[in-house]
Amino acid sequence: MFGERLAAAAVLGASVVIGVAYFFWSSASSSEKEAQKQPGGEALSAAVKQEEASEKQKVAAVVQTEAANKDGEEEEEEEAVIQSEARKEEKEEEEEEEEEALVVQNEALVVQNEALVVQNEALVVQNEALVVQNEALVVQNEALVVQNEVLKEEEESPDLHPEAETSEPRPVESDSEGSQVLVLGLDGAGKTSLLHCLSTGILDQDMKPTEGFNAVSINRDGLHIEFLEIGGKEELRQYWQRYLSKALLLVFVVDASDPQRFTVARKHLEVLLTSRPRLPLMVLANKQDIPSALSITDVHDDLSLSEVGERQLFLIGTYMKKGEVELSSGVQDARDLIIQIACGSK
Ligand SMILES: Nc1nc2c(ncn2[C@@H]2O[C@H](COP(=O)(O)OP(=O)(O)OP(=O)(O)O)[C@@H](O)[C@H]2O)c(=O)[nH]1
Ligand SMILES: [Mg+2]
Repeated sequence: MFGERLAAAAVLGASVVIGVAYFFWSSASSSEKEAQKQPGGEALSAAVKQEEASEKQKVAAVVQTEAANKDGEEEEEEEAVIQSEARKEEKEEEEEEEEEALVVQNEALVVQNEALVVQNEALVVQNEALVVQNEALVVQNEALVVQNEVLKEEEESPDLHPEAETSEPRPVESDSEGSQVLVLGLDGAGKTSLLHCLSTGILDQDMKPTEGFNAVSINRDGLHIEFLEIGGKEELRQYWQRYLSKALLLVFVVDASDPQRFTVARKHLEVLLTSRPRLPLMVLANKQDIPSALSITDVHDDLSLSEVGERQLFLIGTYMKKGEVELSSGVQDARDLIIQIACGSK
């Protein structure tokens, strides 16, 4: 009984020792020695040892836990740093890739822009070509309109002869019934300019080539005179003869400053005169304002005007200049003569 009490006391003592050992477990060995010194010390010593071992284990567990915690924190920190760096690298890579993509996109846009500029230039050229083509079509259309009018007139007029289109026209039987002043001559001779001067008294603009007809009426001193110009371009000359039958006078205009074309002009004139043997003829040696222009004597010779047969012939040197307020004396003479001839025919 005493032994048990002693053992209980020993246990109690040991508990105290263990409590101390919790904080100062390193001094356990001395407690052990002390326990061994007491009676029943071996059992006490075993219990103490067991308790100490248990405490050691606990402490070791605590230490281990703390170490584990510490290791875990460090690992987490390291992991966080690694992850942060990885994210940073990833972000940098992404930014670089984005930058490269933008550069590529930009270059593509530059190329696309250049292509559009080229395309635009091509469209401008194409457009210009279409404008030119359109103008050509307009001219072609006008020529067709003229041709159409000629054909219509031919159908309506019984005195027009289809044979007149051949190179050897048949002379017209009568030449006394005309009412028009027919104005002919090679292109650029000055026919339209003359008619403009006669109708307005002034040449205030450059004339465009006549693509077909140019009909002008002049009323003067109660007299109504109709002028008809037919364009002098090569393709229009075939129509000249068709209007001879209606003419009371043929005004044939030549560019006196361009004698190289006299041969052609003379051939056409000869054909015309053959068709109307007594039709009055007025030849205007135009562009006398140009220093190199031939005189009327030279024009007379070059056009073989001595061979025009028995008809009234007038040869006048003329010129028309843009902006001059008065008609040149030659044009005035021509105008007065035309009025006289027109009066005489009434
Ligand atoms: N220097 C000068 N130029 C003239 C004269 N008469 C006409 N011209 C010019 O010559 C060019 C042709 O004149 P137009 O009157 O159109 O000639 P056209 O005979 O009617 O020609 P087509 O209609 O093509 O048959 C125009 O530029 C006129 O300004 C002139 O007396 N002197
Ligand atoms: Mg003309």
